[in-house]
Amino acid sequence: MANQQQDGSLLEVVKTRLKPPPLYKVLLLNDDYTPMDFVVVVLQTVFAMSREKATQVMLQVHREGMGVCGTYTREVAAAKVDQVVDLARKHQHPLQCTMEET
Ligand code: TYC
Repeated sequence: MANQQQDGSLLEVVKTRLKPPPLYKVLLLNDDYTPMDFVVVVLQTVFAMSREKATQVMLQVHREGMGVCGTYTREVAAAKVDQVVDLARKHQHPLQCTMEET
């Protein structure tokens, strides 16, 4: 497609279709040692969940072994995983968190 400009020149209009970026689920894994209260605080702090929502997600992970904390672009998901891993290490809990493309 070409666009006539006011000065008579033609401007080529190139339509570039950008694919939406891939999204990643941040997954929290259960273990037998990390205190429930700590997991709730992590979910509130890192994923901006209310205390009620964080408690629901924590209990789901506790009962089913794994749960989704949220879905983000790759960089944001990776930063959240790092925050969870850092907090867990700082408090010497074995809490594990990972990400997976949706
Ligand atoms: N299973 C842990 C306990 O009984 C609690 C827990 C929940 C740990 C969720 C990790 O991702 C987790 N203390």
